[in-house]
Amino acid sequence: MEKKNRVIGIRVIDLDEVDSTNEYAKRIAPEVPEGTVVVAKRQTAGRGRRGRSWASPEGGLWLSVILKPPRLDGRLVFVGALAVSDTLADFGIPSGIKWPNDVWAGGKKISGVLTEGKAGEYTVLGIGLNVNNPLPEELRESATAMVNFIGARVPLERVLERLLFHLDGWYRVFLEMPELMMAKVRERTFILGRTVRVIEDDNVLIGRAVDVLDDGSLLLDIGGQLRRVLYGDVSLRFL
Ligand code: BT5
Repeated sequence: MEKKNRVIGIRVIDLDEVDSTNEYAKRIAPEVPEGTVVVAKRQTAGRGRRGRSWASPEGGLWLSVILKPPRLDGRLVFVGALAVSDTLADFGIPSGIKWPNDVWAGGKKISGVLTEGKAGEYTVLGIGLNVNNPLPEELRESATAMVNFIGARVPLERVLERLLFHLDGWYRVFLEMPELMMAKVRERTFILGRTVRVIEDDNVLIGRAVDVLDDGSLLLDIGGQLRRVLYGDVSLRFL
């Protein structure tokens, strides 16, 4: 990628501590150019989806990218997931996407993506990637960090640099050829063919994950009936 064409990472705001990089990014979004990145060493109120919290002690990569796409599009979450997965591959760590917003490695969650947007104005793409950070006791069974695969501290600046590079590349693919991006998402989604439980608002659906469609939704086969799910929490271990 020619550096002069880069959008993501042209400006990086580096903070020691913040409530949440997504909140900070939303506050400054109207005034800054597209591609501005907010990164913090620690978050005191890191957030996941639906009001859940995100553990963000020092040593991990906690960042938000301010994007100004032509329209709100839920598929922006995949720009984050694909870029994280490519970054992990650069460090020799195989990973897969757990639709819609997680990246897993070695059977555990290593990264989560949270997109938040304001129609016609901006989308904030927030990414949490466990690198050298410790994980709270209650997450040790379900979460992991890059350091566990490499066995030594991973240079955080290097990870950030690779992640921004891949985000820039996938954002371009998203804008120009979204179906190509979705083909990659399909290839990297490890839940396809498996029986999953999906919580979609108040609905609990159990079925076989058949496909990820071009609009980003998940196609479930529930006892022979096909059902499209636009958004939800997927779990594989529920029996
Ligand atoms: C996510 O939510 O996976 C999206 C996480 C996005 C975090 C980034 S960090 C930078 C930016 N600023 C923010 O404030 N947020 C974004 P969700 O799918 O709802 O998953 C949340 C669940 O993941 C929690 O309920 C925990 O079970 C688990 N979790 C919390 N912290 C974790 C961590 N550090 N690593 C792995 N799992 C974690």
